[in-house]
Amino acid sequence: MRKKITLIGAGQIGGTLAHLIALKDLADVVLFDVASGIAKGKALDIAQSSPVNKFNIKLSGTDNYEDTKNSDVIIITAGVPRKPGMTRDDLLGINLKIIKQVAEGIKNTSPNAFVICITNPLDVIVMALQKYSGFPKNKVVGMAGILDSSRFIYFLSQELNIPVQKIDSFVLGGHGDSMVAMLGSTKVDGKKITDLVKDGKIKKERLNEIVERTKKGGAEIVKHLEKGSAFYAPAASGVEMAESYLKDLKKQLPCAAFLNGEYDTKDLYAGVPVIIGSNGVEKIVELNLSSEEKENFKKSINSVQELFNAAKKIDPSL
Ligand code: A3D
Repeated sequence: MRKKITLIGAGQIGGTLAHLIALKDLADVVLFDVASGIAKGKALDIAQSSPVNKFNIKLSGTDNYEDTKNSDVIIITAGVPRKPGMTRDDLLGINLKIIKQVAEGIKNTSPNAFVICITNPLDVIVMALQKYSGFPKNKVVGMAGILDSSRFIYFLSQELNIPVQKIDSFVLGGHGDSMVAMLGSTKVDGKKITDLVKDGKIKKERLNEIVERTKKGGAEIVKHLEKGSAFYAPAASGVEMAESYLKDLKKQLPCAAFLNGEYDTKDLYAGVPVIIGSNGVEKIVELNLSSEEKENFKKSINSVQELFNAAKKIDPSL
């Protein structure tokens, strides 16, 4: 039987997700949005490209949770995107309310779904979603690390003139300005980036600039677009997670996952490498971090915890 993916939020990322899923023939798609016209219009528009692109999935748009029932995967982008000058954290109050509504909507209709959250501020919203919905922690995961790592790899490839396929790296921690590029796990054409620095192939200062640009990668796009935030690369990253789950690919992907002691962190969602297969988050992969990486990771965790404490002040039921 064909699989079913529901996209909650049919905005910039939701629409792009639907298009990518269609092009991959991955699953039937239900686009859900409180603005039902947007969901219906985008579903119909993409469906009308099926004769050209030769895909065979069904697409529909709705504002009724009944139509999303028994979804295999749910990807959530419902919320308000950042505006210029707004931090991810400013979004907290607005998006917490939205995510509570979404949790209520999906918990009875698709209790077995694998749920991927993209709404910002990511780590706190995914944690709130898990709590509001009561879904198992291995079935609720946040998308951020794939995007942040992808941005870092792209910038490195431009700088070093090396194809992106030859670069491996992880950006972990919280999805905010404190995210941590794991230089110890970054390899360019099989060589450690730290060795390339030693060999003078890239200056330490230049590498630091690239790390900083990655941290502010979302804001750079917000500034260019003036209206809305990044959506092509975030959607591509979300689809990679959904595909690994649906096809049991057991890919190792950096995602916001619930930590229960791993990376010296307890009771908090944060970006770490995980294995995603048909059981959801099947494993949290613990990398060997340098003492500097450990320290930066801890700082990043602290800022996620602070923001979660702020969320608890807004909604003490969390
Ligand atoms: P946008 O194009 O505004 O789409 C959001 C959609 O959500 C709109 O169509 C709204 O109508 C809809 N919506 C609002 N409230 C509800 C609700 N209660 N139920 C259902 N739908 C609702 O935004 P976007 O697609 O550009 O971004 C979506 C979210 O992703 C924002 O929170 C962004 O900040 C976030 N985002 C996260 C990343 C990460 O890497 C984590 C990257 C880029 C954007």
